Amino acid sequence: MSLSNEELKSILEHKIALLENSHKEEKNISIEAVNSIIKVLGLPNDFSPLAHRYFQLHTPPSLIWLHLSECTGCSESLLRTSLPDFLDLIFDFISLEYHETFMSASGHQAESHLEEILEKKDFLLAVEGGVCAIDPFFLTIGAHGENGYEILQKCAKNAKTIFAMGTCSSYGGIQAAHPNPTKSIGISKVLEEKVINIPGCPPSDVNIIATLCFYILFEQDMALDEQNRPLAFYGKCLHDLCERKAEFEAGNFAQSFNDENIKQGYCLFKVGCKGPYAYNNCPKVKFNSKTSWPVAAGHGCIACSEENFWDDFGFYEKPMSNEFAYNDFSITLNNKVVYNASSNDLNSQNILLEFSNNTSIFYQNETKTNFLDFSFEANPKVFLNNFAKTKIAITLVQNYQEQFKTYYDFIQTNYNDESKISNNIQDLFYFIYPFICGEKLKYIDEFLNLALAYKFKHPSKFDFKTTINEQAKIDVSKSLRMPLIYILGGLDKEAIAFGLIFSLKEHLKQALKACKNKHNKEQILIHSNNETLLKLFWDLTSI
Ligand code: FSX
Ligand code: SF4
Ligand code: F3S
Repeated sequence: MSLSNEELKSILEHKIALLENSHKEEKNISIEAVNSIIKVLGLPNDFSPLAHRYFQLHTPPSLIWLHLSECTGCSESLLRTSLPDFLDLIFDFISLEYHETFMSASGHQAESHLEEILEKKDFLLAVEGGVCAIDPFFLTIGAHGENGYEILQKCAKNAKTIFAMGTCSSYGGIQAAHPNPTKSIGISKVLEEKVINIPGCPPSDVNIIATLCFYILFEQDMALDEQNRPLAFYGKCLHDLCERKAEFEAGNFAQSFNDENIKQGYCLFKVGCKGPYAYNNCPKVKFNSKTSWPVAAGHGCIACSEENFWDDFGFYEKPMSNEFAYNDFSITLNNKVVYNASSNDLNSQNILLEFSNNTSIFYQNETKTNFLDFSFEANPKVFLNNFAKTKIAITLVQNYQEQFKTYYDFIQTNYNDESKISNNIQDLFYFIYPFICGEKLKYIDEFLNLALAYKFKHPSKFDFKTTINEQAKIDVSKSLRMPLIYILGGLDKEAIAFGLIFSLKEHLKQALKACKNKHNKEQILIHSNNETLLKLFWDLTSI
């Protein structure tokens, strides 16, 4: 469990008080470096003087850094730190006792030093690289012919904390790409001890150092996500932090790597940027002493900190569209007999997700009440004409009009000017279809089959907003621009349909959970007059 800032502060104050009494010699520590570490950790500014004092007084803890299956990029990244400077880091903040590459010239002396440190059982362990656990001989290291798996086990046994530095160590890495001939895997798969994952191929020096510093300062766990990644670094979608995001919103996409507009800041989505699917803080912390990061340098993000990025995101330089799929993650529909409930089944123990006419979540107390507010402008022409108000929105519509002229003209000539406010999720499919196909949707299954045909597992999300009060309100209206952005960005209609279904499910899940908890219900039922829809959303009944 992660501690509150107040608790962390009192731990630090207590540790400083003990050190102040021990009359230790003070080290010269850069306050800028400490400020930068505190900032990236997301801690308030008043931690800086405390952390600075602590680093002045503390005895740097020993760090062992192992190399398993990898390219040494993580160490290269670390070497380029400037705040703190690398030498200050390895002498004043930590004590780097063993690092296979940096110490290679020391040969057997480095190896015997490693043994000494291991015996003291008082060290942090950073591991760079994946491990070959099934056929360990694929990674045989050093004059004694030890294999990586044995070295890892030997070191992990007595480490105080274990860090998987980089994507290889966290998830297997590039060498684990299909068909993974060496059967490389992330170290947490073979260790019983807890492992903190710092993925990235490589991770930034900032994320590596800030993680180490957090554990040195507090000797506590950071707040981690379900993949044991620190939330402070991996909690936000990279795309939302990107300096090119406004251009994405305006549909200003670089068309190729020769496109001069890349220099003007155009978005790189159409040339393969996977930023919308990556969770990392690269735009904030950057690389090479904060000089740049991939997207600033003109190449899209390849989602290098995500599990299986090497196999799961298609080509690096194309958006994830079926045309470029070499994996097939298509959704398999639940083909078991599913129970199509009706209003008659509603009772005091259950709630009913109703898909026909008005999409509703009904619950029964004294009366039958609808928990869901879901309404939007369902006339594509009215939406288009009302939407183009801000500079970004005007540019988006202009881009759409220019690049998808026949689709744009189809909408302008085939819809009237009357607003149609709908509460029906199915109307969303009728709304979106002409934007991505340039014709009217004839029947619901045509849209659902597009989503089912998509061959990647990572959704291109719609940024709906769900707020929970007396009712749950799923606000889709601000997200109705997404089909225009995505189609301009080179996503195919299958990807867009899949993204829509995925996002709807995510938000319905939040609403259903809230209704179930607020009204103390046990079970979720579902009704639809369309069987495919029923099966697609069936898993919501098991929340
Ligand atoms: Fe390389 Fe590190 Fe990638 Fe892996 O970085 S940059 S292959 S994450 O283990 O050296
Ligand atoms: Fe930035 Fe890539 Fe998102 Fe475009 S798609 S805004 S380049 S992260
Ligand atoms: Fe990796 Fe993307 Fe950052 S490729 S380094 S997660 S910008």
